[in-house]
Amino acid sequence: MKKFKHSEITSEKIYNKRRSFIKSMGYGLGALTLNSVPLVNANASNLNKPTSYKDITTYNNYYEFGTGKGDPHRRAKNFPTKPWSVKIEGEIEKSLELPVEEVLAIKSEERILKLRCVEGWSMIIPWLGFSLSELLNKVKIKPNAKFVEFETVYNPEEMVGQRYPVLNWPYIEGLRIDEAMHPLTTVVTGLYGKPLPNQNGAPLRIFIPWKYGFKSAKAIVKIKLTEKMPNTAWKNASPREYGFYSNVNPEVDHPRWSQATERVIGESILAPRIKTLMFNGYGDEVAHLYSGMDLKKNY
Ligand SMILES: Nc1nc2c(c(=O)[nH]1)N[C@H]1C(S)=C(S)[C@@H](COP(=O)(O)O)O[C@H]1N2
Ligand SMILES: [Mo]
Repeated sequence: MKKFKHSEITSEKIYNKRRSFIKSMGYGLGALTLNSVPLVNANASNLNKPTSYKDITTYNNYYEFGTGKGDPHRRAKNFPTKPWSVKIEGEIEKSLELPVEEVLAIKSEERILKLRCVEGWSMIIPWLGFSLSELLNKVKIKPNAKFVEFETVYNPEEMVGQRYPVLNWPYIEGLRIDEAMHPLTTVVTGLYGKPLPNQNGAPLRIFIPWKYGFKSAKAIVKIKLTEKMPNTAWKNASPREYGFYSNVNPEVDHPRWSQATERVIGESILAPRIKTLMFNGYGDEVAHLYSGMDLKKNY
């Protein structure tokens, strides 16, 4: 019998079969948490076939390992993700430090969600993960807390990119509390049914599907509840280009890139770009979070 050279080829095939089965059952994204969110958003025709395992794990943005798309895959190979712990602190009754094993023991489910990078490309990634609200519900949040800040590990010995002032390290991101509590805001523990590869943010990263990719910070060591809006790494580096909200919005262009369309990673170079959808196609689920807000001002 012929053997596949890479196990991921096999699992990807099985994966795609299983996926169409799940889809035909009309099964939702985590029956427990999110009955109303379909596995593949029906109103988003461009939420389709998952990107290949190879593309998801070799075309990355992870400036701690360099600014080239191939750098994280090459340089993060031996990045130590053990021992690891995640602190939850700030405006809460009692801070908590969780060993990563405890977080990974929380039941993950498959969530096929689209990543839209502000640079104008997208991927559909079969993540494994659970809602961040499950973690946040482990602590008692004080009423004055308004935001949640995420902090990536600072380890310049292992992360060569942190030896250069490309960004103000450590990488900081953040959300409003209601955004953080939304069931689509995911703690990612893996992809394609496997543990999370280092280049994708092992051992844990956050994923917010309706926002540009840079909001989804990798290799998280701290979650801090704050009263003030966090000073996020990209906004800090270039406030004109990157706002705190950074919702995917085809009508608000980045100063250097139109956001109207996107290139689907894995498609032929000749394939036409597809239209970018408001909130990356997740508007039915999240638009209510921004009712009454001027999203041109709050970019
Ligand atoms: N800590 C950290 N997180 C990060 C980044 C980074 O440079 N450092 N890049 C962001 C950007 S710009 C994108 S598009 C996504 C890419 O995620 P992926 O490599 O898993 O596709 O990660 C985001 N998270
Ligand atoms: Mo990005």
